[in-house]
Amino acid sequence: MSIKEVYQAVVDFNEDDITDLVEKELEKGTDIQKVLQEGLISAMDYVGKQFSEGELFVPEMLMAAQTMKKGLEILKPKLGTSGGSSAGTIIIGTVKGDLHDIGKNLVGMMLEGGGFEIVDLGVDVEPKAFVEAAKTNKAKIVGLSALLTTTMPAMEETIKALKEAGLSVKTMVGGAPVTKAFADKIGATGYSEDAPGAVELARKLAS
Ligand code: B1M
Repeated sequence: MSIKEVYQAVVDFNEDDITDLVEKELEKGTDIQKVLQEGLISAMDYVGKQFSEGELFVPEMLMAAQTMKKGLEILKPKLGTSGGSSAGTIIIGTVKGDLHDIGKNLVGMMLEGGGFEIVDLGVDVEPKAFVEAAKTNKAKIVGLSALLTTTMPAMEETIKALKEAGLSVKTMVGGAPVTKAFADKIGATGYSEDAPGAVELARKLAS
């Protein structure tokens, strides 16, 4: 039994065994970040590369993604063990037109683990839904995720809508095609390349 089996279960879309494998890895005392990074995330990176090279197709990618999500569900309660009072509320969602949610979910889980209250609006979220949720929940931060170059403009639209609504909320953006330069260009308060970085950033923005 090793972390390699967790990795392989995602690559093989082995939804039946992933829960067991992740649980066993944690029982063995393997560090949760190691299970996350070396088991689940690296496997998804590999699947992504296979897809880019034409070795895998969308349905297979989806099955791998579902397997990864099942594994993440086991890690979720353990990522959220910081306790204490909330560091503030963060609205999080994948922007309009975009259905990718694995990275966003991961960021949400890590932020929860970092002590924030998370309101997750899901995927394909309209700018006005972010505005409403930020108002209703008196959010400190709105976090936007995008995985497609074609949905990056929806980030700018959302930030514009938040500003037009007169909200003083901070914004953070991320996702594979998003860069610091793009974040600056669209007026986001912050950018993070990955989930651990998102926690650090949120702490800075919330303080
Ligand atoms: Co899609 N897809 N996909 N896909 N998919 C990509 C993104 C792609 C790069 C694959 C490729 O061509 N190599 C490509 C985008 C090309 C581009 O625009 N540049 C692509 C495409 C083209 C598409 C479709 C158009 C395919 C089609 O139908 N022809 C379609 C679009 C559907 C839509 O959204 N409207 C599509 C569909 C799908 C599936 C549904 C099959 C599935 C998504 C399942 C799901 O999410 N529930 C899927 C998947 C799984 C992928 C890949 C393989 C993996 C994405 C992923 O989950 N990565 C992806 C290729 C790749 O990235 N290697 C690909 C793992 C995840 C942990 O990483 O999301 O990057 P990531 O998140 C990271 C960071 O980016 C960051 O932290 C996370 C953790 O460290 N981060 C943030 C993310 N959000 C953040 C927010 C923050 C801060 C950091 O602050 C708020």
